[in-house]
Amino acid sequence: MSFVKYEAQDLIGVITIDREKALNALNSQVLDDLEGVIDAVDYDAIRCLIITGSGKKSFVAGADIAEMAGDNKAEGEEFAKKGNLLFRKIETLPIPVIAAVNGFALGGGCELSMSCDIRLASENALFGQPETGLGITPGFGGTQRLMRRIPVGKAKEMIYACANIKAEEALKWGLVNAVYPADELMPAALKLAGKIAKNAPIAVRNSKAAMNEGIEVTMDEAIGVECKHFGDCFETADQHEGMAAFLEKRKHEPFQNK
Ligand code: DAK
Repeated sequence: MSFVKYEAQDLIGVITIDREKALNALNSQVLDDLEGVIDAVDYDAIRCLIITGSGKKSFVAGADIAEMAGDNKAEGEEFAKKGNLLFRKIETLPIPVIAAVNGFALGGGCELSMSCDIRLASENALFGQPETGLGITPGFGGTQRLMRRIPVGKAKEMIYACANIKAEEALKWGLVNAVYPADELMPAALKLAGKIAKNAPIAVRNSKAAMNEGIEVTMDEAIGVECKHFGDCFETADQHEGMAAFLEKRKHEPFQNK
């Protein structure tokens, strides 16, 4: 039995963490199942992924506390490495990933959402890094990504004080792009994914790579990063078609990912 479901809807892949009884908490098996699903996606055919949680209450309520409670130092490091490598893989996938945050996004859940490109939230979403209250630091990238997503002082407040924030506050700080009533979250995520899927896939992929790579380096280096990804697009059929259609005042043919 897998704790992660996958469904392809045309050009969009929907991944659901499905361990509702434990509020979709991430134990080793969930991480393995998630990695299996991520590895099996056909990245030539699928143009955007959505990650969400099963049920109405929780996206992911964190790493599994029961499983890690008895870990020693080496096991703790091993678990952190497993999650970190997977979340980095998600962050650097060749297609955009939208987190549809449908409830609790605590600890590893907040961290999973932050490894996605875009976060949309339901009104009942709650974001936080409660780890210091459990005697640990965030271990799946929270100490690093939170302060890259929101102001450093707010990130430090959330981590030091275990100060969870509701969806509306997450919107105010820019942690999420939009907040929806629960029933409207997945339709909104699918609509946004559909808009992304219509655009030239190589241009979207190169834009993602340029932004992800550029944000970590100096502006001088970042400009070089952009130039390379920009230039690469000129070898694609989609660039030829996209620009020809504009110049000929017609609608472009569907992009071919070539
Ligand atoms: N782990 C395991 N089980 C969990 C869980 C979690 N994170 N969250 C919830 N559950 C389970 C509960 O134990 C309960 O199970 P049963 O008792 O029914 O068997 C079931 O889900 C329903 O939860 P509640 O009964 O508690 O539901 P409530 O609505 O009353 O409360 C809650 C919902 C989300 C407020 C509450 O469950 C809660 O506080 N959960 C823990 C949230 C949390 O602290 N999350 C952060 C986990 S720590 C690292 C690697 C990774 C990490 C850190 C370091 N290294 C190795 C260095 C990451 C750490 C975390 O994510």
